[in-house]
Amino acid sequence: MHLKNLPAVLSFSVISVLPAAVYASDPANLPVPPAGFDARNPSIPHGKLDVSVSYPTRNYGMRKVTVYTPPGYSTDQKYPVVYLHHGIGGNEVSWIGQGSNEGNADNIMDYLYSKNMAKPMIVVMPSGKMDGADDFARFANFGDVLLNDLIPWVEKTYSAATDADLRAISGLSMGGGQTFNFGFPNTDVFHYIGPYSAAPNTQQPSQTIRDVAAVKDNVKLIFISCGSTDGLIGNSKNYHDFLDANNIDHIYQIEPNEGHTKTVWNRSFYNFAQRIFLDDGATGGGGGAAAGRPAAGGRRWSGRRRGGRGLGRRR
Ligand code: FER
Repeated sequence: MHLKNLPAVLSFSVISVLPAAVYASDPANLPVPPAGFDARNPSIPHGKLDVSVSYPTRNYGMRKVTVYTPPGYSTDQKYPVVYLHHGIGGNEVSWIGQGSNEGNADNIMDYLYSKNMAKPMIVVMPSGKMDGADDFARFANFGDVLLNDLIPWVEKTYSAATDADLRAISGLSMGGGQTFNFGFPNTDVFHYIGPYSAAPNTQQPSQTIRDVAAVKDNVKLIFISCGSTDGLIGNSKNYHDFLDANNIDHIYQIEPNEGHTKTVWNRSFYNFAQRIFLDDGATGGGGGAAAGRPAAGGRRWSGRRRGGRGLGRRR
């Protein structure tokens, strides 16, 4: 923009009213969630946790997964599913505040439902580390298990929708790397992709995004987050830059003054979970007009977006 050609007063007013979204490299600056959003609250309904249940794999024997079903879960309807991955020292209970204790997905979903802020969904938290020569291989080897063992088992065992519009992939650190690595090459399987604090197992965007048009056409939300002081932020920034360069809508949420922490992961899941599965009318219940809105008083995200499709039904 050639501001020198504008009268000073006009250029000032133009700049001051432009939404932040026009600046491609701005982080989204989503507000901090309300106090208690990730804590167990005895006075609200709770979803049900099936903790550390086993499912069969073709190559790794029986493996463990924790599954959260929402309050009011009923086999009369099919639910969207988010596959939520742990970090390097984690397992299938890390996202429910046990073991390596990396997040509180169950409490966050309970909170969101208590505020009518999320679609009813199933949260699947697998142990995402298989056998392998090193951690990169162990986490990489889960990709085939996810696609060919876990997803079919979930869809057989729970009242789960089977449409990619109703499947999301997310995770933290090594699980954030998995989210990039398994999500982008499989946009026919996952239409929502949410990596947090992605680790060095993250493949290059040029490796995972072979078909920019397919990503634009298929993926309804890309939500990348990281703490501003996290030494691994380059993995996230690298994708943010690639997505910008290719005009692919996404939210880039940097948590100020946060490192590689559970604070980032809980805030990220809170922000991601309320923005997925919004533009499908088939799941019934919950959601409604309030679905997906940021917390009361917070402003809507200002992440990069184009008009038209791309980020759920909010415009
Ligand atoms: C590394 C730094 C961080 C690395 C993995 C991580 C394998 C993963 C961290 C986590 O999952 O929390 O160099 O290499």
